[in-house]
Amino acid sequence: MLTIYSSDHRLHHGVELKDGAISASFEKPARAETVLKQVETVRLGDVVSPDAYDASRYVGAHSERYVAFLARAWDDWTATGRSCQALPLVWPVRGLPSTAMPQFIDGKLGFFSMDAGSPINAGTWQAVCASANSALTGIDALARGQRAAFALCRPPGHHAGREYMGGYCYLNNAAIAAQRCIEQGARRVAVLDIDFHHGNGTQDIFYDRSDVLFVSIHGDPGVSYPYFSGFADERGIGAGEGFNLNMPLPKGTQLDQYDSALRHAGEAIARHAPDALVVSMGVDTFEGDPISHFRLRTPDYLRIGQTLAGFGVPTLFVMEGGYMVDEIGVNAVNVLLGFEARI
Ligand code: OKP
Ligand code: ZN
Repeated sequence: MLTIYSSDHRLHHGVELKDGAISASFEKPARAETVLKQVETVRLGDVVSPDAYDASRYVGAHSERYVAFLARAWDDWTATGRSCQALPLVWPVRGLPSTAMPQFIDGKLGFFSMDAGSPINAGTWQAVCASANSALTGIDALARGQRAAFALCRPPGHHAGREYMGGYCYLNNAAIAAQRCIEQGARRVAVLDIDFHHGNGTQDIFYDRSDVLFVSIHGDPGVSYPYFSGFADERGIGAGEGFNLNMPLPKGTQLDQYDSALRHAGEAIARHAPDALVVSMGVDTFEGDPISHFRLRTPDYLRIGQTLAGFGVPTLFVMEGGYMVDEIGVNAVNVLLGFEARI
C-alpha cells in the first residue's frame, strides 16, 4: 500500500489546556514519526511526499473565508506584537447577538473555532497544508487505479467543520479528499470514521448532502468529547437526511461490540454503493490511550482492517487520532496489514 507522508508536520506542535493548566499537547510530532517507522518496519510499500495543491482546493469542504483566515492567522496575530501561540478565548455562543465575522484576529480566532484545542504557531499553516495535500494525493492515487492508499496526515482533521477548527484539527483532510473525489466525477463517496471521537467536522461538512455518506463509530458524546455532536438521532438534514449515521458506543467497549458496529456500518456503506471509501482512521480506541475510553487491543486492529477490506470499495485511509505514542504505530499499521490480508 502506498503511504503519503510529509516531514512538514514537524513544523506544528502546540499546547493544550488540561486539568486547569497549559501543557504540551497530546497531539505531538512523535505520533506521525512512530507510525512512519512502523510503515517502514513492515515494508508496507512506497512512501511518497504529497503533491502541491493550491489552497483553493480546500474550499468546498470549507468556506473561502475560513481558509483565508487560517492562511493569514499567524501573520495577523504577530502583527499585534505577540510571538506566543495564538489561542481563542471567546466564542459566539447562544444569546450573544452578533453573528458577524470580527475584524480583529482575537475575535476571528473565536469565530472560527469550537474550542481552544487548535493552537496556531509559525509553522502551523505549512503543516496543515501538507496534511491536507497528503489526503488529496491519496485520493488521486485511487483515481489512478490503486485499490488503497494511506495518507499519514498530521495534524488530524475530523473535528474541523466547514468554518471552524478545534480538537487539534484545522483542515478536514478526509472531507477535502472526499470532496475532490466528487469533483472528479465520483457519484457517491462514503466517509467512515473509526477514531474514538465523533467526527463532528466531517458530519458538519456533509450534513445536508446525499452524495457523501458519513458513518461514525465513537465514544458516547454524553460522556466523551466533543459532547455537542455525535448522537444517534443526528441523521442529516434536507437532501442529506438518512445520509449521516452515528453509532455511539459506551465506555469500555471491546472488540465484539465494536465489530458488530463495524459490520452495521458496512451494510449502510453497501447500500450507498460508493465509488470510494475514505476511512478517518484514529487508533485512540486502544485500551491504553490516555484520553479515550474504549478497550481495543493491538491484534484487534488486524481484524478491523480485514473487515474493512471486505467492504470491497477502493479505500483511502486518513490518519486521525491515537495518543499512546509507543503503540499507535503498530495499531495503525495493523489496520492496513489486515486490509491487505497480511496477517
Ligand atoms: C482529537 B481526535 C479531554 C480533552 C479532549 C480534545 C480531544 C481531541 C481529539 N480531556 N481534548 O479525535 O483524536
Ligand atoms: Zn480522536
